[in-house]
Amino acid sequence: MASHKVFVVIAFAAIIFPALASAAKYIVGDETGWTNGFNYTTWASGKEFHVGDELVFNYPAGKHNVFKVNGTQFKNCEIPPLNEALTSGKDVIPLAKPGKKWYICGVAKHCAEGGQKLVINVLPGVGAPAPSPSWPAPPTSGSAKGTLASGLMAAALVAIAMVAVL
Ligand SMILES: *[C@@H]1O[C@H](CO)[C@@H](O)[C@H](O)[C@H]1NC(C)=O
Ligand SMILES: *[C@@H]1O[C@H](CO)[C@@H](O)[C@H](O)[C@H]1NC(C)=O
Ligand SMILES: [Cu+2]
Repeated sequence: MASHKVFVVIAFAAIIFPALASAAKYIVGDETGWTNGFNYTTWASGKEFHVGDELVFNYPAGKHNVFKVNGTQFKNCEIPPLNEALTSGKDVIPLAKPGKKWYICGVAKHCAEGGQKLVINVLPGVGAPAPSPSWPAPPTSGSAKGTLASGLMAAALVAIAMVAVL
C-alpha cells in the first residue's frame, strides 16, 4: 500500500517538474542589445545559462553581426569567413550543449577595440539527471514540444499509478 502512495507522489512530481524546467530567453545586453562599447562580461556575470535556454542578439541589421567562435578566436578577435555570420539583427541561438560558448561581432574592430564579445558557460539543463537517482530524464530543450512530450509522459505515469492504486 505505502509503495502505491509513493508512486502517486512521484507521478505528480513528474507533472510539476517540467514546469520548473522551462527555458529562459536571454536578451544579450538587455535593452542595450548587441553593440560595441558595452561590457558583456559584466552582463553575463551572475546569470546562469542552461541547456535549453536561448540567447537573443538584437541589433540594427547591417551594423553588427554574430559569429560563434572558439576560445582562441575569441581571445584574438579572429573573424571567421563572413558566410558563417548571423546577420538578421534578431539572431536567436539555442544553447544546445553544456560548456563554454564564445560569440563575437565581426564588423570593423568591434571585437578587438569595442569589446563586442561574449563568453558564457552553459550548464546542463535545469533538472538534468542528478548523479545518483533514477529520475526520468526531463526535457533538456525547454521547447513547447519537449514540455508537451514530458507532460504526456507524466500523464501516462499518473494513469499507471491510478491503475496500481485501484
Ligand atoms: C568588464 O567588466 C569586468 C568586471 O565585470 C572587468 O573585469 C573587465 O575588465 C571589463 N572589461 C572591459 C573591457 O572594460
Ligand atoms: C578555433 O577555430 C579555428 C578556425 O576554425 C581553428 O583553426 C582552431 O584550431 C580552433 N582552435 C581551437 C582551440 O579549437
Ligand atoms: Cu559590431
